[in-house]
Amino acid sequence: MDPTVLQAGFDVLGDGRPETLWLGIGTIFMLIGTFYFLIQGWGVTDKEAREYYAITILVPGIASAAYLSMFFGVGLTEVEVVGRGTLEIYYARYADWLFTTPLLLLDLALLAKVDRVSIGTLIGVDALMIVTGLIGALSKTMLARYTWWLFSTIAMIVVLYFLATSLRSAAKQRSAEVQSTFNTLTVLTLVLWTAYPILWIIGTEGAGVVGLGIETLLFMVLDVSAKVGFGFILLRSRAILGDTEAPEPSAGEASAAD
Ligand SMILES: *C/C=C(C)/C=C/C=C(C)/C=C/C1=C(C)CCCC1(C)C
Repeated sequence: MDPTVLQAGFDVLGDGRPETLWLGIGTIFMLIGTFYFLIQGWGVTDKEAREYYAITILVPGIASAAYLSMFFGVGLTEVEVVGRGTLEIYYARYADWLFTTPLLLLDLALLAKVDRVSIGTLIGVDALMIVTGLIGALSKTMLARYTWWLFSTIAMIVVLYFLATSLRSAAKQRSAEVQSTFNTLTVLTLVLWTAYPILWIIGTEGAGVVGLGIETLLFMVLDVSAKVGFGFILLRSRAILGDTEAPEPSAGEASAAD
């Protein structure tokens, strides 16, 4: 199918890139998320809650920089692919994901209270997923691109499996509040993250069934949901407060809820 069939967007900057509409909207959503979490976390004194805020504010913060750079056409390159011609590749995404996906996993690992080795393994395999995806996106033959996609997808399955098994059973040792927030966020992560390799393989990086405009729109919706949506659910939960099963629940902890 002609990759331009499913094209959508608006050439905001007038430089021939209709996908800039979605990149601009993505930048705005990420900025709103960043400032919303920042304001919400301003007066928080609980030590554990502050840790979650710091991590969760960084995520849309990093993504707004990546989106703004892609909007202006920085972090965009052309790759000559045998049999497919010239592909436009926004590689700034991978720089964003390399930092933001480990931070999202760190939030889940803190909820589950797993040890450093588990956190290290989870983040290591996650980084492997992003780096192999980037290599695939920059590869010059379809065989190489699909091979790297498979490599990256296997790494993703390992990460998601680890979340649904090890981390989930560790989370079961914690309060009902933490368990419920952990479960909600894990389901959200399983569903949203699985959509990324699918979009990549049907999009311009893979089969080219979906054009760059639709692909950029859908990645934007996924990114905003997986970062701002995720942060919204996490930070409004009392699960981020210090252990409620501690011997003396102090009045100071309650103030961090709002
Ligand atoms: C905020 C950004 C998030 C949550 C990004 C998540 C990205 C992925 C789960 C990407 C996975 C990929 C594969 C499994 C294979 C193809 C290449 C990727 C990088 C799109």
